[in-house]
Amino acid sequence: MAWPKNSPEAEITEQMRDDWAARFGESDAALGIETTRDFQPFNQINDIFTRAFWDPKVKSDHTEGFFDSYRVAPAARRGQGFAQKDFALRNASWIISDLISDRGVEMGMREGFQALIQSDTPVAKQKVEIEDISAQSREIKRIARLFGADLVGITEIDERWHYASRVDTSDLTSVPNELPKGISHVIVMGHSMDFDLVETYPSALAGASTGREYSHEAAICIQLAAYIRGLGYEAVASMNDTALVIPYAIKAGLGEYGRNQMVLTPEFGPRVRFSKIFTSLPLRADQPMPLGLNAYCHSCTVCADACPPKALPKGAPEIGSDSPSTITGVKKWSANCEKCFGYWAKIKTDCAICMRVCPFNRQYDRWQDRLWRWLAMGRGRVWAQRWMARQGTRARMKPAEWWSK
Ligand code: B12
Ligand code: SF4
Ligand code: SF4
Repeated sequence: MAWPKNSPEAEITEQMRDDWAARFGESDAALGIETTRDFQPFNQINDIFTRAFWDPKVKSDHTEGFFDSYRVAPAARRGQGFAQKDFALRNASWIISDLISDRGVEMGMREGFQALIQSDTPVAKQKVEIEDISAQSREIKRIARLFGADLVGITEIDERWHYASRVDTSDLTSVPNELPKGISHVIVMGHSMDFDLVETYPSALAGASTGREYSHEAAICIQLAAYIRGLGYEAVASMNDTALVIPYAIKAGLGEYGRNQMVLTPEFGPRVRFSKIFTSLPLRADQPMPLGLNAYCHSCTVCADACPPKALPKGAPEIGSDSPSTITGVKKWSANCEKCFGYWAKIKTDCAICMRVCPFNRQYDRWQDRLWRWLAMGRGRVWAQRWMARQGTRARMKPAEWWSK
């Protein structure tokens, strides 16, 4: 049976489509972003996490057990990386992020996930005068790094990637997804995940690399947004809520889209998470150029081969999919997220094998890794691929080895 189509509440008019083409046509084309005339913004109610609460095709004892294991019941079992202390470390790593996302629960706002992070400080009445927006942009990047961001880029607001509606978590209904007035730019920040922990995916232990970064990014984006409000401009902190971050990170010049459904960055490959700030602070958008990371994926299937439930595509990018959890009208590689999340639910923790095995997931502190990257991102790509083929994919680090380090 065919899945029902996405049905955003916001009506997309021909005028809006023409406007998007005029505003973003050129920069989309430069970065290989292709949308069709029937493009529709995505409704958050249809992402696989949210469907696990209302859609009987996704919701199961396994998905319930998965969510419970993060808060209520540790799902300890035999097997390295799934003991009580592995779950304890994973859950502890999430705690700061949980404190933020729990505070609006009674109002149906899971901040940072299904709602913007609410501002704890007001916008200063007096505006700092901005004379040079390039200098201001450099300064804001410096402050983002001061607070702990590993990567920072700036791009213009692009409502195509905003959820057509967000989810009210108290009754699982779709409600308006709104930003304060006057927002013009998005500051996208990258937060690298711990290399060694990621090496142990799949395990509950490895999940600590994800939780640790959510906790970090919550602190970092809240601090940067408060700084900007102190300058007299609107700024709201955002993690997974409000908008799709992958197209924003690409437009902000942080990396390129990979077959594994992630932004591949030159610094960390896919081993990075993103947060964002929506702001009215006058800023200059970055002007990214192709980097050569996405080109590598066209002749690599390492992530797709390693995925246990075979959720990743091996062919060329396509427009949409049969699933309501895929955005309509964007040409790209799309995962079968029903299979992916089904695997998570079974193992009671998140997976990121497709991040771990990606050849771009390196620390780049050795010259051999930097040489490989130079080849992989340029004309030597075929040599980089031969090198990888000879060397083979790095084996998973055993959780016991991580604990004994
Ligand atoms: C829901 C979600 C999931 C769902 C799947 C998405 C779905 N279809 O429901 C599940 C649970 C399976 C999942 C898994 C993972 N996720 Co996830 N996920 C999200 C989340 C919160 C929302 C995305 C969404 O609404 N998708 C629904 C529709 C739009 O999905 P889609 O059509 O398939 O589009 C996907 C991509 O094709 C891409 N995309 C969407 N529009 C466009 C447009 C263009 C032009 C391009 C090029 C790409 C693109 O983004 C979507 C990501 O799901 C985002 C954060 C965010 N707000 O963006 C993180 C996010 C995408 N996830 C992330 C990560 C890291 C993972 C995991 C590795 C898990 C982990 N341990 O961290 C795995 C990887 C699985 C995989 N290979 O797909 C990171 C990616 C970071 C990066 N380097 O790019 C994000 C950005 C979160 C973060 N804090 O940084 N995820
Ligand atoms: S494993 Fe290969 S195909 Fe997959 S994202 Fe990495 S480079 Fe691209
Ligand atoms: S997260 Fe795991 S299950 Fe999902 S696509 Fe990646 S490898 Fe496959």
